[in-house]
Amino acid sequence: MKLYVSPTSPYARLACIMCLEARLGGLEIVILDPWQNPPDLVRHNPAGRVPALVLDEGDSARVITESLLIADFAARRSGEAERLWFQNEAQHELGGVCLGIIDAAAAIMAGRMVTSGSASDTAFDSSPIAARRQGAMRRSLDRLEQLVAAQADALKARPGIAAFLPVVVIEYLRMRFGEAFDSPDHPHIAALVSALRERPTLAATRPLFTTFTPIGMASGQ
Ligand SMILES: N[C@@H](CCC(=O)N[C@@H](CS)C(=O)NCC(=O)O)C(=O)O
Repeated sequence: MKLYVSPTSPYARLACIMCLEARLGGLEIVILDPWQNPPDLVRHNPAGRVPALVLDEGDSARVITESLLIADFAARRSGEAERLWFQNEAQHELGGVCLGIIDAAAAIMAGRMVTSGSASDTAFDSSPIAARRQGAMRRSLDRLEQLVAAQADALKARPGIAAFLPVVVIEYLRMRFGEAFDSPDHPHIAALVSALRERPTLAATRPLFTTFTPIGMASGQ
């Protein structure tokens, strides 16, 4: 099995974390830049995006694209779906808020690429559409703080996708926007991130994720 990821994509990181947590046998992580249209990626995923999980070798290989579908596949294959997948409605709500933040941040990054060709040129960030996304991110982070506060113990005790997503969100925002979205009003999010960020599957996939060292996870981690 091959999982195509990029060094920075939060979608790819989520898929990667879930595949590693699921301990999928024979998993190879391929790190590339989707914006360069690598032929292997485009052959497997017509959208030319990461993540893409190629299940077998050969021309008829099944390919799963879209981070949540890969995460779902990994959870089902793991034999630990109850831990790895969303465990209740509150966790589904939390997941939706996190994915909304990721989509908003990714939209700003796409805007930077379209207007200047560079992910680090921030001129686009002062446009009205970027301001709309930034507003969505700030409101969503406030909501996320409430959701994490209400279920912090459960998220830390049995970490699955709902616990990993806030870490993916916060570390992506820090990489792309520095401290712009940090807030002293979000202590529960900060505590969850601190509690989980050294977990092997999260530490091994932190952006910029340019090399991958296979991890051996002790049971119960
Ligand atoms: N909805 C997709 C989004 C995937 C996505 O946008 N990936 C970006 C990296 S963050 C990508 O590969 N972009 C290259 C492109 O759009 O051509 C998912 O959840 O997997």
